[in-house]
Amino acid sequence: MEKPGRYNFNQIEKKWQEFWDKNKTFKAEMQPEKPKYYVLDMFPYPSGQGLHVGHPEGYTASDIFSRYKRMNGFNVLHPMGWDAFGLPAEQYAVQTGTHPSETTKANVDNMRRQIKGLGFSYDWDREVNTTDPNYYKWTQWIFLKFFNSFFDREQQKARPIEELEIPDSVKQAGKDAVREYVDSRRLAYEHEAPVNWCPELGTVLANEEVVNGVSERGGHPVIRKPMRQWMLRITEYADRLLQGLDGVDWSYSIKKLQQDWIGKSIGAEVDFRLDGFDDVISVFTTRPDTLFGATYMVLAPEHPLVDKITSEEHKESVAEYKQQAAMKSDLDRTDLAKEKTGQFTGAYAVNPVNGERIPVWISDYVLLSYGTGAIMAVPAHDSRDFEFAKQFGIDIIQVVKPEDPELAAKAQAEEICFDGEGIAVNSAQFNGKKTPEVKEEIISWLEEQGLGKKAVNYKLRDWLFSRQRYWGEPFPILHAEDGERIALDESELPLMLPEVEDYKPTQNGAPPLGNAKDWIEVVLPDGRKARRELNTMPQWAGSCWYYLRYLDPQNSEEPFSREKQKYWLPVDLYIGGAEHAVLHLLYSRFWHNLLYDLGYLDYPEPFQKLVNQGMILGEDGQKMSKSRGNVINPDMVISQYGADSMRLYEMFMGPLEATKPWSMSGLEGVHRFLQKFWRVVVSENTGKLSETVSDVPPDEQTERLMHQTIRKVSSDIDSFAFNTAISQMMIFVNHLAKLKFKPLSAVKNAVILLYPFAPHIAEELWQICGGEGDTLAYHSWPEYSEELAKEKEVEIAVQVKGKIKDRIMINPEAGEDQMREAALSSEKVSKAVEGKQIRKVIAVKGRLVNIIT
Ligand code: ANZ
Repeated sequence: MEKPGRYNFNQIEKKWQEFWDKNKTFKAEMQPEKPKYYVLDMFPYPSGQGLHVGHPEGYTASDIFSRYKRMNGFNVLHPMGWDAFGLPAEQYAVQTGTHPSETTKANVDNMRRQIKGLGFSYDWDREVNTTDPNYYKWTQWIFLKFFNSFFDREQQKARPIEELEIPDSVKQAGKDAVREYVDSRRLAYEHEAPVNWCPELGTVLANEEVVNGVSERGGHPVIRKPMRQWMLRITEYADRLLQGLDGVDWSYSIKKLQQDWIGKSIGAEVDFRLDGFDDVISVFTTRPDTLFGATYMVLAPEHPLVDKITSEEHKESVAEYKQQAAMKSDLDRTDLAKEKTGQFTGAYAVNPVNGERIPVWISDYVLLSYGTGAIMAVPAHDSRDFEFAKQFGIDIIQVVKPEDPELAAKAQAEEICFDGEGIAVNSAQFNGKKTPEVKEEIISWLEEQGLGKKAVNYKLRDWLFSRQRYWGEPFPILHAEDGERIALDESELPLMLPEVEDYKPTQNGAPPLGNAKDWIEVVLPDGRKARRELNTMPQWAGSCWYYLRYLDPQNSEEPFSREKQKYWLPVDLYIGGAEHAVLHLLYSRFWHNLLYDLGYLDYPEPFQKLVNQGMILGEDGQKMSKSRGNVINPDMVISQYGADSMRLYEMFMGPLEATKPWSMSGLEGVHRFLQKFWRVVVSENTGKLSETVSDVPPDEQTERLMHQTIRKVSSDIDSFAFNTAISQMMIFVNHLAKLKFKPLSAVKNAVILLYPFAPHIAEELWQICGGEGDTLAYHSWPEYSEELAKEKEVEIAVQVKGKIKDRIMINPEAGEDQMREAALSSEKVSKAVEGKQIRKVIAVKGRLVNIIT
């Protein structure tokens, strides 16, 4: 027969999950008298595969922190939801005809069951789902805010489009001109441009979604194709997005990734006169100090001046080259490893600093979309130009001399291209000056001459915001027959996603919403006919603002109330995978900035502290994948070892941020620890408090270890060092296990410390200990005394003239006199100094005493 005192984790975990659910233990309401703490998890995509072991890692970390904060008197908001628009549900719909909402619902139900099975302390009344019309109504509402706003560069903020001043000349040109002018300033706008088209996925992709020329999802080829698309003007926020990073507590590497993605470059714009034409070629350069070394120029093949300046003789070859370049993506074109190609146009420009005539080429390594789409080429100091010049036999002129003589010799011999800073040479009046100084002086000179000015450029491009997909938010936009784009009124939201027969994306890029014939055609109140926008929003849309909807998920009047955002924001702690460094984290900061500008938010940045959990690999040290057969299923782990073991193990594996391999024996080790903990507290025969636990006061050693453990676990949680916190608990529990009589007060503290990590077993043990209250959720966190945590005695060495004679025990805080006295009272030491004169005693606190005779 089963012993009543067995650690029956299945039963215990079920019991406590039901208790928390029924009592809404983790329901969060505003409590102005309490400090608040908002702990956010990156919400999952409800996939058909369910949870993988990577989810519980971040979710356990955030749960530990949430529980810990509640016990420290904070009012904690800790919500969960579903990022549920996206490709897999749609692809499944194409194959089976099942509506994506059905698939999504089944997957959400399954993942909610799994997540609840891990006992996370979410306020489930705040659950959101991005595909719920009551949610996407507000995603559409925010889109309208973008559409109905412009960016005021002077004030560096977004303002309502009604406040846009329209120049008189535009007004005079008529209604269409005004409309065009306004549309060109909106933060959401339509644009016809070459886009990243992925035939396999049947949709366009944002630059951020294309990695090494293939789609980030699925690795399918991506080609360039001109299409009409919706864009969000994120470029206007480039500086704000950079500045905002200063105030947040994120890792250096994530900040750096965002900074690099935004890619701010400071330099100059310089005008080169074209020989024989009235036009000038403007270039952007980060190295105006190298102007004397510009020996040719390059225009992007699509540059508007190309056709005009190409001489008769070069027309054919230039046209052919342009055609080839049009087929390549920007990424292919900037591939550094690739051999340089180009064509001479037959035209010459004049270098403004020395009057030299230099040839004008076209080449695909210059992009139309960056800077001015043209460069001055300085082969001695830019490696792309260096390769190009070598290839086509163009002059290479040194104008910056490296300070290192070895490098200088190599650069002189044209063996290397030197792109660093140094001393100006071959640069007339600037010779002998250092690079930064030359930069400043040349810019001033150019400005005086009216030939150039200081300039800033960004790598960041506007965000391509439409997809030719079914399973996404419809755009709340109508296209009138005369070309006017009309935003729906807020009162018409949500614009529901219509039913269609066929979800399949088409090869030519016509969106599947085109199949919803009855939905597309609309007659406007003024009698004009209009068509709905057929693209849908990208999957990123819903996740841009979900942390805001959690604040007020049932609000049907507004996305969230002013009062609630003021109380709960910013998110104090955000935990999730580092793979979202540029996409989600940049996009959501952008949306947040807009809502801040328009007065809906009080804090300019959404996420104060960001922690990225590392990846969990398979037992073989490889990324978990079905094809490798190394995937660990959380359901299996929970049924065989329990949720508490799973949670504790994932935190014990190593530092949260590290990549680490799964180990079944590691999991078993942690499970044995919980078994041992259980047996310390519970009598196997009765299932009640063990006879060895009683109200005896703790002995000195136990008390000290207890205070040390409280101290270490607290500070380790504060610094997300959960693995070492667990090690310390193991030491403490091992100590308790060895005691013949275990003091109840120490046992209870051990249970409280365990609670954030393994809450089910801790609640149960607390009950068995007869602890007060019916849950530990709001029990106060134990305090420790620095005094009582101190080691009473440490061993120190006693030396005579540097040779160790004895080791003695002493209070680590003992001062010099005490140490000297203790050392001399050692028998061995007094023998060694007998009859000798003590000249000096050196005492190193807590370490050693050295007696010089
Ligand atoms: C002359 C020069 C001399 C340059 C030198 C560099 C070194 P970042 O830092 O990325 O902003 N450039 C400008 N516009 C370009 C375009 N549309 N396509 C390709 N290249 C372009 O790089 C700025 C530098 O990249 C510019 O400074 C320009 O080359 C090139 F010793 O001008 B430089």
